[in-house]
Amino acid sequence: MIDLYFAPTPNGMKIKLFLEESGIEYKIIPIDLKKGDQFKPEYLAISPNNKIPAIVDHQPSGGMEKLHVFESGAILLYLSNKIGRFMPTGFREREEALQWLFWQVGGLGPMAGQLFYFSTYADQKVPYAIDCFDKEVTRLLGVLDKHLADREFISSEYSIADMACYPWMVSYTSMGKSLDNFPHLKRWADAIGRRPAVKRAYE
Ligand SMILES: N[C@@H](CCC(=O)N[C@@H](CS)C(=O)NCC(=O)O)C(=O)O
Repeated sequence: MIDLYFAPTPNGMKIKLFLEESGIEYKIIPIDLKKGDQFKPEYLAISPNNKIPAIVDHQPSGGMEKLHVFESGAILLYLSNKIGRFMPTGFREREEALQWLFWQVGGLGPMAGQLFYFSTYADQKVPYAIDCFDKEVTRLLGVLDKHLADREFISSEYSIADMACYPWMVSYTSMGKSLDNFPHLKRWADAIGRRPAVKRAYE
């Protein structure tokens, strides 16, 4: 059983996608970010950086005591290693999936998060900030679009790299933006959106 400390944001959705795809039994523990649940000492004991997502695995392999994991990329890797799925096994293919996983957590996620914050959440609209993050997100989407031009998935099969990136497409379009200028990205995102587990995760 996995406890998922969750809010319905792209970072939270990555892990929900994985859990729905894998069939691992899990329980959602909602974290209300607006109320500040993420700063409560009992949550900080699990996720010291006061952000979602985090998980607690009550049955880690090897009969260890329950284990806490924070940071969405680390959680995806942990869960993938735990069940031996959603990561290509070939050396090059695995490296490819890892590169794009790190590209997402280090690039697309923070930049799209800032774009979402400045264009949607922030009380004060700062055109310079919106423009700056918009340009960088557009550049990053172009990079992934180009990569997807000759392949179905980010690596050789559907993997945690796809699961890490997909929720940011949902977030991007929820801002009223279109993927029409990124045809390969759009084809890939549409295909992932049709997966039954993805539909369940977003229900
Ligand atoms: N690098 C982190 C980012 C997580 C993150 O930014 N979480 C946001 C929601 S998407 C959050 O919990 N924000 C609450 C806060 O900053 O207080 C990850 O990939 O897990």
